Amino acid sequence: MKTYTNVKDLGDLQKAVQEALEVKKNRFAYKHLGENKTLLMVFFNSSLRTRLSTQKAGMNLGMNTIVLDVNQGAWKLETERGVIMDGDKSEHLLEAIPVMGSYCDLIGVRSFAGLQDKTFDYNETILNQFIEHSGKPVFSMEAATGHPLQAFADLITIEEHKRTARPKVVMTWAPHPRALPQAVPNSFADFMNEADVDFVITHPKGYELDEKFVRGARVEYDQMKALEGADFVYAKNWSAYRDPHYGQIINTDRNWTVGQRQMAVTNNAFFMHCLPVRRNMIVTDDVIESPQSLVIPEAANREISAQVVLKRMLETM
Ligand code: AN0
Ligand code: CP
Repeated sequence: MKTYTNVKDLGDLQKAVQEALEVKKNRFAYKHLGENKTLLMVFFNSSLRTRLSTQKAGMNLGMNTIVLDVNQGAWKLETERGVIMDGDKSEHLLEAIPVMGSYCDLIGVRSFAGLQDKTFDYNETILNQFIEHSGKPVFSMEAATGHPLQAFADLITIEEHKRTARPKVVMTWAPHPRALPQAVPNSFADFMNEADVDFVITHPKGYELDEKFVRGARVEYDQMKALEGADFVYAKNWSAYRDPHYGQIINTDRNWTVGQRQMAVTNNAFFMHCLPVRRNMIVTDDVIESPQSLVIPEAANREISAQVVLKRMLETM
């Protein structure tokens, strides 16, 4: 595997899940693969889970890890070509990337959507510059339009907990005080569309996601109707994708917060969220603390999804 930016990079998804379950049973069985190999993780944005789980996955594989927080201690980086650099940015990404590439064997990149320029974000301008100029295999640790390590961990979690062969999985928008990217819901939709599940998306009007990820999945604007009989409820906030409101908050309706009222119409559904989550905005305390909440095992599976991706990259080096 040379890049990991979306579900397609995993090939046969069922096989990838099986591999993940194998890795989970014996996570130190592949320690030889990473010997004398260096993983570089570059963060343009904050992280708790991605940082820890990916580093742990690398350690399970015997790798050494270097972490760079671009906004804390590194030079400020210009990302657009052609700019006269007379401002506060001391270095251009086009030099920084090959330099970073020279110190490692694999690069993970976290670079959220800026939510200002839809074309810049949806062209994955920063991630693609890493792919083009680093000379090393690159994987997304949440880039502008996707978070495939999260969605892979989500799928593993669903596989482990499903009670029927083809569970109903409902992704619901929920309110949030800050504008968030569409990366997590995009990737979750992308994965669910490839998985053997009955997938439904629910959100207020105006929150339609890019059709490239929705791929004709059922969209139901009535949240309660969408949730009827659900086996898994996947909550997430995102900002508007469609013009002219790209990157904006256009609804703050707390009736969409996932609480007992919503969970009551489901098939005793499991609750999922990628974390970090704002309680009583996205989900009520009682739902996230209930026995049906999978948020902790879901986060734990981030180590496994990262390990499968790193393992496959090491295997093809
Ligand atoms: C980020 C997002 O919604 O993309 C990261 C989630 C993994 N969340 C926040 O910034 C709160
Ligand atoms: N879910 C997730 O990616 O969490 P972090 O932003 O803490 O890495």
